[in-house]
Amino acid sequence: MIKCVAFFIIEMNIYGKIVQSRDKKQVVVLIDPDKHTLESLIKTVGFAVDAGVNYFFVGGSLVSCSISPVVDMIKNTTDIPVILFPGSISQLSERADAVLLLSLISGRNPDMLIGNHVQVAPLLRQMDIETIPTGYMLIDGGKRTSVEYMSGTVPIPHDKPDIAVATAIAGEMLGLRLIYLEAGSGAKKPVCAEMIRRVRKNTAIPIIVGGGLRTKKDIGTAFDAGADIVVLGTIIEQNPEILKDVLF
Ligand code: 1GP
Repeated sequence: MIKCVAFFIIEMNIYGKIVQSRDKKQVVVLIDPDKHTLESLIKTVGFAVDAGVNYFFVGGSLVSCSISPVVDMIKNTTDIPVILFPGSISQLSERADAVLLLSLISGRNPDMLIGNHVQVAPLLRQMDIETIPTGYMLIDGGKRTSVEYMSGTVPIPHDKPDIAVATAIAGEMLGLRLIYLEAGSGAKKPVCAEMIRRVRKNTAIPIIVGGGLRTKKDIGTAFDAGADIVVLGTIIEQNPEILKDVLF
């Protein structure tokens, strides 16, 4: 009898890649379309590709233009996956590889917890895009940030890791698949090591850390404390060439 063996190549989705790379230090460059000209976008993407970053996030608290051309430009330039990081339900693009379905679990704004999701769910299903349910936690970063203002939520105090831990555990129990500890874009101080460490110790899902990471030391501290992914926005907008210094 001749045995037929069928080989299937199953492409791993983005969440699978994140989980599989948990022992590596994964770096995201955040592209806020409103903060770029075409020239600066081309430059930033070029430096990010050269530096070997793992993902691009595209989105922002307030984006006044369409994000699709930005996603298209990145997709036409590189194979590095593009993940949407939407500050509002209008920030969607079919060409992105995945979308963070953000639930702002540190806040008590029902739109950010479920209302926006209901509005956008049928469209996401139609777009057939990978959705990654993400517990988004805003942590006080020493100044009022756009995300705090736009979301109408109060951040978790910087020095209250117990609250962060309880919130992250609740998110994990609800079935969320990532925790994003966010000090807010341009934060004066990033999420502290103690908070990252405690969340890491008490949850099993991957942790993203962003907001106010400016130096190689800040990035190293976040990784050493247990971050799986760090997000860099402002420092790259100010000087994309810095990528080679902060990552190597
Ligand atoms: C914001 O975490 C990101 O959502 C990036 O923050 O702009 O401070 O790097 P920065």
